[in-house]
Amino acid sequence: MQDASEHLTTNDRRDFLRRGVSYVAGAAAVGGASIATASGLSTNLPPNEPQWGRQLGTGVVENPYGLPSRHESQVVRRTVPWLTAEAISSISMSPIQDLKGIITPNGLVFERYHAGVPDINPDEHRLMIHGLVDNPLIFTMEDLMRFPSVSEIKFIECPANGGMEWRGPQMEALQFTHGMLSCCEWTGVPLKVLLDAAGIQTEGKWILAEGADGAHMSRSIPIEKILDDTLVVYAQNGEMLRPEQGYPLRLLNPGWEGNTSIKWLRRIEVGDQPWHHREETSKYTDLMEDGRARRFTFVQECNSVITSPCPENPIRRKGFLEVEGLAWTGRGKIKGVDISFDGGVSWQPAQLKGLVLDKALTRFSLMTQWQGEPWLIQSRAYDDSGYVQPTLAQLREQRGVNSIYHKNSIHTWQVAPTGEVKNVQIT
Ligand SMILES: Nc1nc2c(c(=O)[nH]1)N[C@H]1C(S)=C(S)[C@@H](COP(=O)(O)O)O[C@H]1N2
Ligand SMILES: [Mo]
Repeated sequence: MQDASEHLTTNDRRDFLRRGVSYVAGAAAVGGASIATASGLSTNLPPNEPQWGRQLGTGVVENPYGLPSRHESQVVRRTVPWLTAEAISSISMSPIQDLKGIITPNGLVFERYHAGVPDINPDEHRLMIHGLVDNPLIFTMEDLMRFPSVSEIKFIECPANGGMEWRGPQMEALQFTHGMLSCCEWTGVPLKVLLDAAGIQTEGKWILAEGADGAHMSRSIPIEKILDDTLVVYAQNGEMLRPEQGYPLRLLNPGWEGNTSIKWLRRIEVGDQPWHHREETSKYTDLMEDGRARRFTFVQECNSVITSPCPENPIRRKGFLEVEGLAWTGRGKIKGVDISFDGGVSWQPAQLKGLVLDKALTRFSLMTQWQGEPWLIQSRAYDDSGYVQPTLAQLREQRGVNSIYHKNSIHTWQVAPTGEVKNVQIT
């Protein structure tokens, strides 16, 4: 016990020792600390041998496809019921407050459907490439999987992420303020390889990508993006795509609005201009104060948020504290993140942890001390293109409050002396 408490602060050490005493003295002697009380009551705590160590467990393939421990059942996707009329044209958010590292497990990737999830038989699925190409082609899944594959870790974010908060703070949870965001290792084929096989004609400047779901959702995408890094993917995090994510095939436009990553991909048409007659080009626009609208705002600009503390992760103990969060940018790599504890008056640099990859979630961390001070805690990310995450005031000055999409401003959490965390805005 002496060794384990070596690096703890005085407060923590006192707690630690008190808990130690409770093992011997039982619940009655302890009072305050809830962990200590629980330990006095449970026969599963030291010095007792817990019950699971006194019997045999379950054997192999009890769960042929494994699931998380039943004690983690609160870590799930959630939706905001009033957002949309029906679940088949709605959105669910990833529990980013509970996730570790940068990869989103497949069962927790956020979902966005315009007409629900189709149940597609991969043997009957086809991808057609046509339009301004020399050889129109139809691929089976088997055809596509014969191409040399690439695997890349990329985030996907719906541009409506945070969109409920343009006019004021509204959601009392990180899952709802920032959870339209996930990051997976995707495996597939660069679209330019498939287009080369079809032979793009020189007038070919845009593509239309279309899904096989009931919505047949489609988007127009400029050819420069496709030549740069667009993928046609069939796998995520080591297994075939989940139905929710577009099984058996989806487009992936790294760093761009999630809606351009067409799921259940069935058709690519090459043309010389965007498909203005299709409703999607008018839908994904940003309404400005003067009544005009921005369109083709494809890039998900640099953004970040503190994931701990946050409303779901209040500060539970005084003493040392790791402030952690996620940063991402559709332009390239995260270069750095600064943290403010006083609502943006002063800043200190955080550390980037683990992998720092192009258009992937990037985790940051700052070790500090909390002794019950009220905080207005913020993170401000910047990327290798030189873009710095704006304040909410700067964003509103430029864009007004009528937008839904592309709200990437610096986010503020208010930490109370109790350690509770609230969603607030500084304007
Ligand atoms: N065919 C099709 N593709 C689609 C959609 C859809 O409804 N149908 N939703 C889009 C939107 S708006 C987003 S944000 C992303 C979400 O991807 P995900 O559900 O894998 O998180 O898928 C996009 N691709
Ligand atoms: Mo979206």
